[in-house]
Amino acid sequence: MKIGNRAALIVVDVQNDFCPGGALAVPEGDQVVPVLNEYIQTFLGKKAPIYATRDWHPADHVSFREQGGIWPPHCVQGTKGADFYPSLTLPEEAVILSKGSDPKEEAYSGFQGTGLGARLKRQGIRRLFIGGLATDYCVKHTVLDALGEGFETVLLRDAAKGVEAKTGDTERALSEMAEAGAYSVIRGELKSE
Ligand code: VGL
Ligand code: ZN
Repeated sequence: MKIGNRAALIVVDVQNDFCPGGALAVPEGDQVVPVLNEYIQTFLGKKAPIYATRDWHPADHVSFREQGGIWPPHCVQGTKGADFYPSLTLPEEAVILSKGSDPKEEAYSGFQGTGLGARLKRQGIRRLFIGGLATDYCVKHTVLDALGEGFETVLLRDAAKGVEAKTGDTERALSEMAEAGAYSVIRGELKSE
């Protein structure tokens, strides 16, 4: 598959809390980082826009167990856990999108409350390449919303890992995305030109 001229890269939630040692660690979550860094260089080389989403919760977010949610507190605004993983090399031109800031609303998708869809359409973007954490939550929801917004959507399969709260969640997420019409590639299958 070609990257094409109307493509953007979306890096989902590569934050300390989703990496080993973090509050809601994705097993081997840090392993996506060097792979994403390669994709970032490739997209930079093509002058394609790069977006990075971050989970950005208030301390009393509805998804936290104390509030009746299913997750331990994670990615609380302004904390170290909410920082991007240090070795992720986001360029200066990357646009950062914060989501999940409303205490009362869960926001797994990078499109939710961020204006991302309208922004991409204004830029003439047609095709999205999406990787990051976690395959079975925020990556999946971002991919499904991207398809719903009418973008040609490609999962960067070697740059995504699942949290696997229930065994099989990651596999199921991959099937769901494929059934909804998402493509899936690894580095060697992607051509810059
Ligand atoms: C995520 C669980 C809770 C994610 C965010 O980024 O996939 N998962 N909040
Ligand atoms: Zn969250």
